[in-house]
Amino acid sequence: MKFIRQFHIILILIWAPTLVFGVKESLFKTCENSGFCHRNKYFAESIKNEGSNYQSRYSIAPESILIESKLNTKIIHGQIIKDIPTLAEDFILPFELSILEGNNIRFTINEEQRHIADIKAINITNYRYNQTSDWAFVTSELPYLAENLFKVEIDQSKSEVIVHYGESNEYKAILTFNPVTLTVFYNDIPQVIANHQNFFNFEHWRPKESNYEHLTVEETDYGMFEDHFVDSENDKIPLGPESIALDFTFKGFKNLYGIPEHADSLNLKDTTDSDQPYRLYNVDIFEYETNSRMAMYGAIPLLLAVKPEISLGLFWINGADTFINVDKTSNEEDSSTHWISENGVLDFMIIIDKTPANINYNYGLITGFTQLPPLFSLGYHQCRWNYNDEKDVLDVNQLMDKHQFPYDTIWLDIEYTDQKKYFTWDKHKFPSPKQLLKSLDHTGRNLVIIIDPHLKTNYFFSDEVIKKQACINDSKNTTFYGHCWPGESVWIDTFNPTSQPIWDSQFEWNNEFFGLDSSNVFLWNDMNEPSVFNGPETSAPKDNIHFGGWEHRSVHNIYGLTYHEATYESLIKRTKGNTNRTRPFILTRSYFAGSQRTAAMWTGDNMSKWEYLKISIPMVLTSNIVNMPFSGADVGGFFGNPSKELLTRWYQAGIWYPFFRAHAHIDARRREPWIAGEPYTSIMRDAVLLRYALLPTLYTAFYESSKTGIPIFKPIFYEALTNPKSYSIDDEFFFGNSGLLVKPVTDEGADRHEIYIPDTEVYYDYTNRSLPSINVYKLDEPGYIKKDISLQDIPALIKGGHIISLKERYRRSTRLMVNDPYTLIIALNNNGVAEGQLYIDDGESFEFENSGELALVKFSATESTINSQILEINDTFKQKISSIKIEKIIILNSKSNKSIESISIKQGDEEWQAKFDGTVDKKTIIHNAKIKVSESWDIQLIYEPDHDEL
Ligand code: NBV
Repeated sequence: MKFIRQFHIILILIWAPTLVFGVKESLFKTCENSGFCHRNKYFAESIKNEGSNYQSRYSIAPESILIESKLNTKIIHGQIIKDIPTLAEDFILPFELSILEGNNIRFTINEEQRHIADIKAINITNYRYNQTSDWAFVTSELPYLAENLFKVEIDQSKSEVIVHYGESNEYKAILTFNPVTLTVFYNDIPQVIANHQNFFNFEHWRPKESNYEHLTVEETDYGMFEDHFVDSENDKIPLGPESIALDFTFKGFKNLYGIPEHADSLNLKDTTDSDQPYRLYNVDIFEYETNSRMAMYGAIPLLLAVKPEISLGLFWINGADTFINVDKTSNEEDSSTHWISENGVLDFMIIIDKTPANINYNYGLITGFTQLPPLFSLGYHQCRWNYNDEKDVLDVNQLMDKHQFPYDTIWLDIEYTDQKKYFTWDKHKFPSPKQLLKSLDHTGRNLVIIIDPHLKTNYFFSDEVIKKQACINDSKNTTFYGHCWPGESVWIDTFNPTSQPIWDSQFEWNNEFFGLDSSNVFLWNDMNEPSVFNGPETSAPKDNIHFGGWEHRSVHNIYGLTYHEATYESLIKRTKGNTNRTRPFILTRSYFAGSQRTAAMWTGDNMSKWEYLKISIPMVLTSNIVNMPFSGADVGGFFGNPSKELLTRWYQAGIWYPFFRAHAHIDARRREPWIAGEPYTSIMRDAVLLRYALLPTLYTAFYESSKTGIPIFKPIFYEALTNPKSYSIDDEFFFGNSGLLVKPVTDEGADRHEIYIPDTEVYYDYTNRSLPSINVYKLDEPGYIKKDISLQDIPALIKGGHIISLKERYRRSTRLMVNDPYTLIIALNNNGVAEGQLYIDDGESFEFENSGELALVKFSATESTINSQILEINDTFKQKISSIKIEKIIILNSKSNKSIESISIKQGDEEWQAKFDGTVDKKTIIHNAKIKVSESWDIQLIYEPDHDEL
């Protein structure tokens, strides 16, 4: 009954969006009414009340410690004993301490196998879910740190284990036995202490009947065997209480980041006085609110703590419902967090290094780096729910050209299908998809189509999935039926290996649906939290059962990843048969740690309001700092109708999102960028043209991120670690390593704009590509610069010391830009030097990986020389790009008062004099330079003598 009520509410909300504002909070659990969170909060309160008298019930049995030599490494095993005074028997929690590559220390605590007599009857496995890392980590073979890089000592008194590790033993971890704590040191200074506050809690299995004997005075039994939340009362919680919790104190850290997805600030907020801890539980949150810690579509349980000289990452390797309390106020120096998960093993990794960028790298060694996306996917994406039919799609395609908007991809939302049966086309509206794709291909355009995981019942595909038992099951272990867009639906269980070949079959070249004979079709995976309209919290019941007998509660946050990974696998297989094998592109709404390897994400259903434009910046920044850089927000806002000004400002901000897509709800008025009319259309066009001009820089940023994990939408503090103010700046960002510093305008009617410059380097104004005439900024100390702005302004600066690559010709799409010449902007810094990198490959295939078909070019400049060094290229690729030139070079030199007299260029055996514009306002432009990008070159700049020298 409750489900039906909820379903009605949702339908009303969907079909009458103008009547409703804001999220329906009562649909979602809070910590208070979530059994496991409530209990751990209570537990923590009891311990706090006991103060220093509290004697933990957990301790490590010294005799259990065993050091195993394995695969050229060492693993420390032992047992934590949980002592319950009312019971004769202790509970044993085996643990493992290991060091992984990147000096990442991992601690895992499990529970001895549970002997549950009637486990067969409830169809679920009798041990805790311990496979989260199999999904999150990049390989199944764990990259352990080599044995010679660490040393383990057991203290004489047998009260602690000490591990020294790292190249020069700069790391040390001390595991104390009673109380159980783990402290990790860097250069002998403690950085983090796990269980400093004694909130460690591991709810062991017990029969319901004897629960009272198992309870200690610090505990409450709230929701141990029944769910009190109105929409999940049916959850039988067959395994009873299973939660795990632990606190971490970060020594000397006040700035904490990460743990998306939340519509909130970049720097995490203190949650001690609020009833809203950060929650990680992937849900389809309708009309989410800004400045909120409520759960959203995706979850990455990675937290970063940053201070000037040291950064720290805490990766909580768990995919169950999780709440995180952040405490920044109760201690002057330190901050702490309390992590509470509903079930699974307790598994975490601590990463410590000098900078946040190093944390991204070390974490990336374990979970993988972002895929290098096909170049087209960095272009502009034109989407709405829905483009109605083939004619509509082709009209939009043509109008984009008419209005001279470059774009790469048009999207089809759920209405392209026959009654929302995925893997079918609505034959009336889309009678010839093959032809449609060809027409798009003609101008270098692509199509993205949506495929969701809910499958309408009673059609060929769901029939097959049901027949092959590849669906998510209900608590009785029979096919789970629920409601979603198509009405009654089943959900593919992508934890089940049987699902993959079934999924693959729909993507084959000769398949009726997908056999489009075309490589310009890509995928959008939506609703994969999974969204279940009549399910508790709009998702699947937690006692549903997945392959392997795992309850949904154990794997909830991982499901979205398994789903988009299955799609990726299918696309890879599909393209293998084709010689023009293209890199897949998939957009996913739900994600987990590791999703960066195969998908891009967006921030879901935002609204056409200024506050959503504003919040999109910290949201995309957060996604970037947890190694999920390929991210963006719906430009224009999903729900509602943006004013022309808001839409324009959103385009101007959106061009900087690593993923740049305009999207709108089905009830929203059409808002393709030419509809607003002048001056808006021209201003939006200028913005999109700037995105396209900067694609070489963006693609290079993706290349760098795919190797190192460095954010593409990069917080200011990454480049200003010694500046305390930079830690809270979340309305501006650096664009990769390019030195471009951008602060989009996110206020209505703004005519004045302040940009924070975090250091004393020289910055050149790049607003609207207007290279400096007068605006060169060099502050004596970090601070704000103020500018008058008009609607057409896209405020941006270039930090001195960088060399940026562009392609400036207008083309209809990225594919048509391939052979275009480059422009370089050289922005010399306070010391008169600059550097930059350019990455090039074919932008679509895997040849960069398979046969090294790529070019990596390094540019360096001083006041009198510029040179390019080819760091990597092979002969085939050199040949392929031999006709591509560097055409224009813009030199910005804030220091020199001298004019340039002559410029000579040398490449190979040839040497020639460059044509250039005389230096005006510290800027010199070389035209028609005719330099091949594929080979090294040198430039000499000869200055006119100073007047004083004459
Ligand atoms: O498929 C329809 C929409 C889609 O346009 C949107 O981007 C997704 O976030 N989808 C959600 C389902 C319904 C939203 C009310």
